[in-house]
Amino acid sequence: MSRHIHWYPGHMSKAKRLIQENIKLVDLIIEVRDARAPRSSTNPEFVALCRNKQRLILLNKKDLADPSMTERWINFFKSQDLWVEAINCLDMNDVNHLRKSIIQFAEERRKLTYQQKGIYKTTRAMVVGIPNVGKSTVINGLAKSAKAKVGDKPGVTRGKQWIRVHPYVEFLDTPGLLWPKADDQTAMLHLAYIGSISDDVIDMLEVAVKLIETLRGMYPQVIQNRYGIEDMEGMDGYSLLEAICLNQKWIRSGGNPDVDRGARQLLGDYRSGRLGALTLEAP
Ligand SMILES: Nc1nc2c(ncn2[C@@H]2O[C@H](COP(=O)(O)OP(=O)(O)OP(=O)(O)O)[C@@H](O)[C@H]2O)c(=O)[nH]1
Ligand SMILES: [Mg+2]
Repeated sequence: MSRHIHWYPGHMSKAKRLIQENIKLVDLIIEVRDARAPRSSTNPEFVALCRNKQRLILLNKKDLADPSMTERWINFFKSQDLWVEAINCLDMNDVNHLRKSIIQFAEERRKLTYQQKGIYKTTRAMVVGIPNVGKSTVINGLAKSAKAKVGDKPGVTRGKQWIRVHPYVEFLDTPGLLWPKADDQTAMLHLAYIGSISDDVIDMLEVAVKLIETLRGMYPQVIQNRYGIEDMEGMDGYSLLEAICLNQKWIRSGGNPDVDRGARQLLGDYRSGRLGALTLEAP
């Protein structure tokens, strides 16, 4: 991405402080990632922040990801002895399943602390993750009501909020945290595709052109099916975007393709799953 991007705005340093200050209070860290980009949608700092704590990796938005790839990612994490679950947190069946495994964890801990110290303890879980992966939505699903603020753009959660999801399980929602150094361009692009980097700081046209190229490489039929492009031979990402615009009648006065509108539409189509359930990364 050519334009300068402020990867670490003030509210992110605040997010980091919030996580650091509360880490000692929690027994479980739930790291939410986007199932479409399980490698890019993490923050290497989480692992350092989470040391000595039980961690659950939650691959969220699995409805938007390629099921066979999600399966591969689950096996990959399990092979490293990590606790991992994949969910669509808008689906109550998935959320109830997750609820059960967290409550089971809390109950085992409760028994253990009673045996060891003669007291019953509430399990506190902190939900961390990069922006827009669905942290607040997961908590709301578990709490069975809308208690944490949600939005379809990054940076919605700002302050601190404990939410009780069970008589002895409490959750802390945290604001999305991106990493300070953005030296991995592929990862940055994947984060832009999935909407974890604010559209205000990306060049949408450039990102959409890259997305077309990525999709053409991984899922060529998608561009053909959705936008009716028959022959993509020899076309680069930008000419494909122009062809898509012409096919879809996204045209400026004068008859030229409206590539800015095309870029917005394409990114919106990918993010919402209208292009299909497409994973960007293999383990
Ligand atoms: N399709 C789908 N959409 C989801 C899922 N989970 C969350 N979303 C949507 O993703 C968007 C972001 O959700 P939030 O819960 O606000 O994400 P967040 O991680 O709390 O974001 P910040 O607080 O900004 O860091 C919302 O539009 C949700 O409806 C899911 O499992 N599937
Ligand atoms: Mg949030």
